[in-house]
Amino acid sequence: MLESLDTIKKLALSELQKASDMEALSLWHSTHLGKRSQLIKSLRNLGNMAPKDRPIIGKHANEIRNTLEEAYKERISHLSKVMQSASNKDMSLDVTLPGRPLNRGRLHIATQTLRRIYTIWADMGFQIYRSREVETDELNFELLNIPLHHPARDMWDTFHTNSPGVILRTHTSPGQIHAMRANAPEPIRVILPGMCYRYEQITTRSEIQFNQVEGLAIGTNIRFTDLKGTLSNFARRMFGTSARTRFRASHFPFTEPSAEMDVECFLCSGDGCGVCKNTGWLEILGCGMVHPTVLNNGGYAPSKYTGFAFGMGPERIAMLQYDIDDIRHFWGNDLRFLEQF
Ligand code: FA5
Repeated sequence: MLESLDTIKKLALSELQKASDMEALSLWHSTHLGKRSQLIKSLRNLGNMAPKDRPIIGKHANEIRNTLEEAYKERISHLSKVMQSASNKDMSLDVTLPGRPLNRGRLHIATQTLRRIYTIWADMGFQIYRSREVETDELNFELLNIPLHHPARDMWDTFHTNSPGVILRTHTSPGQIHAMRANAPEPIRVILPGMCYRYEQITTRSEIQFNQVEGLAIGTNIRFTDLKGTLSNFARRMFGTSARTRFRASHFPFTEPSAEMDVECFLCSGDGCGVCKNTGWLEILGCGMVHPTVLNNGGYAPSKYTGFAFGMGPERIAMLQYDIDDIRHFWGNDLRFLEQF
């Protein structure tokens, strides 16, 4: 009996050395020291042995149990140390390594362009006036001299809300009425920037959502020459002193007379290319003298007051300046595009 207990001990100790993780150790413990292990069964079986053998075998079996428990604890402590030092090695910090570069954010290209436009107009004495993006049909169209069924509405189809007559503005021009009504009869010099929405075919030059910067100057004795001079000055500041501009007659229901301003094509310097459709010129804004009906709607008597207004597209201006071939890049959120500016 004593020999078989020694064999159990020898086998248990040799298997203990093979247990190399906590799971294996736990399995070892239940196999060799658990209730169903051979050693514990031998101890339980002592009552069936001859009385003279019991103390000798019992003592020996208990000694073996203590030895195995001790060896088990030692093995646990040894393995814990090994695992701890391995994980310390993994997590060690090499302070001599260069730091990881931080990703720095930047302003969106449209915001950068808007801010340049704001600075130029601020230098010329124009304040920023914020106006709402969700507008009424009345302000977006009717008070701007575009009654229901006016053909100009076709150019400015938009998105409608569930409330009748409440739409997303198609241009920043309704802000003219807000600014006039808030200031009449004081003189006004404001720019009105913000998002506009149009339900139209998306192309490389037209989005359904885009920024505009409206401008409005109202006072006494403001003439078309003031409009021309001020906008030409803006173009020189925005595009450089050598930038040539031209005004073309146009039509907007809320201005009379109306015009569009073109800048000489940057790419071909006026020779004609694909970007300027071989005209040598690129349109950047619509403008005109504020229509008497609109002055009236804003609270200014047309017999006494005159004014000019304009509306430009910052994304189109940025496209010209940076040679961007597709307006859809602006809101596509592709970092490869955005990181270039
Ligand atoms: C207007 O929206 C007039 N409200 C401008 C105006 C204001 C005229 C005050 C007279 C007095 P137009 O639809 O042409 O006009 O738009 C003006 C500018 O907005 C364009 O020159 C262009 O730069 C930009 N724009 C117009 N539609 C889009 C579009 N779908 N995507 C991007 N930019 C656009």
